[in-house]
Amino acid sequence: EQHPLQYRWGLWFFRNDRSRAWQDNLQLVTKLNTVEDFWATYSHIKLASKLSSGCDYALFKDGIQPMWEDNRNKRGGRWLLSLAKQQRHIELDRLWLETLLCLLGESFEEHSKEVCGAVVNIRAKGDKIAVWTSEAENQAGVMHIGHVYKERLGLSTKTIIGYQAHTDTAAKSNSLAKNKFVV
Ligand code: M7G
Repeated sequence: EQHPLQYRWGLWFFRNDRSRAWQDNLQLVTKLNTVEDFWATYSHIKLASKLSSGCDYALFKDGIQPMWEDNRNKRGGRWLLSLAKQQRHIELDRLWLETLLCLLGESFEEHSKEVCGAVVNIRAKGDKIAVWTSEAENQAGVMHIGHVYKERLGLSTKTIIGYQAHTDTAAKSNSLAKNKFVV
């Protein structure tokens, strides 16, 4: 017997092919309806740490594309965890799996509805994991999600993670966008 997830999710894969537009490099891999779908898919695909630099995985609620332009993302932002290079081998896969389980398990209580998805970016300069939410101005929801997320990842209180609005990220192609909130 299968165990339905509260939401249906889409798993996406991004491969950086510079000859194509950014969004043409994004592919929907599969949709997940049940806990069993999730584990079958997770055990079948490469671990994030085994992907090439420039690749991403994204898990988004069904109907939301993993891009700033989607209606459910355009007023939103992300809790961003920027990893040091050496964390790929030690911690990346654990942190990404924990992120996925936070989303699938409705870990943010009533604020789970504000969660759009999560992304892992595999990058030579340092990998990144982020949780995307729908409304950067909703301080109460964003802060609740940030506190729960930081706790679930087991980050020390010394580690500070920041939340940035997508409009700020999109405007700054190289330097870091400013944090609207931190936990
Ligand atoms: P990234 O892959 O998020 O991080 O953004 P990186 O800089 O560590 O590689 C790299 C570039 O991809 C951005 O500067 C944009 O050109 C493009 N890009 C990334 N995202 C998430 C989007 C998006 O949601 N929409 C569009 N149009 N471009 C994006």
